Amino acid sequence: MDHKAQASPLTNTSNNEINQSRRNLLVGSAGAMAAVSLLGFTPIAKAAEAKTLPEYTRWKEASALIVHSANTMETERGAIGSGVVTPSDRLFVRNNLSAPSEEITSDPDAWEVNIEGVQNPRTLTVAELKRLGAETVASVLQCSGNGRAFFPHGASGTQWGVGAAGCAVWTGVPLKDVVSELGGMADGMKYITGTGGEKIPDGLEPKSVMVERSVPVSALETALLAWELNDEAIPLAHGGPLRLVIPGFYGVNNVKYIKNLAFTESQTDAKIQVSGYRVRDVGVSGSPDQPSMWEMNVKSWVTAPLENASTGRAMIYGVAFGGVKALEKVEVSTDGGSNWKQARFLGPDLGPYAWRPFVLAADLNAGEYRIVSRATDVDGDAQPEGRTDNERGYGHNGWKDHGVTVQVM
Ligand SMILES: Nc1nc2c(c(=O)[nH]1)N[C@H]1C(S)=C(S)[C@@H](COP(=O)(O)O)O[C@H]1N2
Ligand SMILES: [Mo]
Repeated sequence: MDHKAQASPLTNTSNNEINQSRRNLLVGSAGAMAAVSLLGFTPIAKAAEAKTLPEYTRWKEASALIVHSANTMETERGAIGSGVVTPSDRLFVRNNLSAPSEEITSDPDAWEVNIEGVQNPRTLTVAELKRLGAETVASVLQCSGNGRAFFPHGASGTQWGVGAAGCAVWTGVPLKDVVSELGGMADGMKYITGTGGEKIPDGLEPKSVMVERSVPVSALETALLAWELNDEAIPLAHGGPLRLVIPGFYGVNNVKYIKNLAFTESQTDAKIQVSGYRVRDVGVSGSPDQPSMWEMNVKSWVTAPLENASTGRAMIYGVAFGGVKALEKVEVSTDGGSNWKQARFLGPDLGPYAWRPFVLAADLNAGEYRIVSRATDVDGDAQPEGRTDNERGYGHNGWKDHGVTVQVM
């Protein structure tokens, strides 16, 4: 049934269309995915010393997280597992500003977002968005600085290892359906600009701290305004009640607590866009002529074993993704990259923006092994061996640094 052929859902108080128009973009059923997400995880022993998580993340699995600060925590490498979906309580958190009050998630349907840069701009509640349809997409959420800790120049920012990334299942209305409901995009618009709903601390110049990001308007094809993460209402820590999801784009473009969504002729003049998240040589300041952290690159890393293994057959696990492109293959080397063997993908393919857990069985004698993985996307682009040094330590996908050294006894 084509829901667009019906009377405008915005003027229709019936909720039936949500189910009727619910089309899963990439998989048969969100419920099935919830089930598979439980596979492939070894139970984590509760940390002996209680790690204190900040209040808004208290529901998370503390032993699975490395807490860098109240606003930055990453998944332990050994807690990433080999599941196709990262459970929400293990997913990393990264806030540039303090999160809004927990109260905003108490009545998610009442949250409002302004839509601008369309023929008929207006404010929509989440309840109204839900009547416009729903799709589900599995997409890797990854901070631009994931892997920053491997840069030798000491790039400033959170020293993320591999865990500022996870594969999440998002449900929301396709942004393009919202746009057509509002009469189409205004003429000449080149960017989608999303604004986060945080309160700007007193005394600070809003543009210098606000989370407002612009991405090329071509992302309209896949963007969602999402209200569910892994089959539940999005928790505050991950941007509930409403989040802009741009599949395959770095974390920062996935604006949490979105309160304004505008189609614009130019990129926002917020600092986070103008000079932040720009790739430049070490020692150079950020500026708009440098590449912005938009589409993610192809990447993988091993998740087990990490330190020790017994002699004999070892199952080497990891995760891999192609950013905005699907993966072709993942290879694993146990000798630091001299010899490679193709690994097997594990579990269902949740689409081009999801990650793919992989496994390779290797027979290992006693000794020390340097285990590395290298992913190649469908266009034949493979992870490079080295890193591209850059001032803020963005976009590291070099396979060498991401390897692990394992003692086999
Ligand atoms: N409103 C808002 N959106 C935001 C941020 C933020 O601080 N505020 N941080 C961004 C960054 S840098 C990242 S990496 C991701 C982190 O998402 P998560 O906390 O759900 O893991 O959110 C992005 N969206
Ligand atoms: Mo980020």
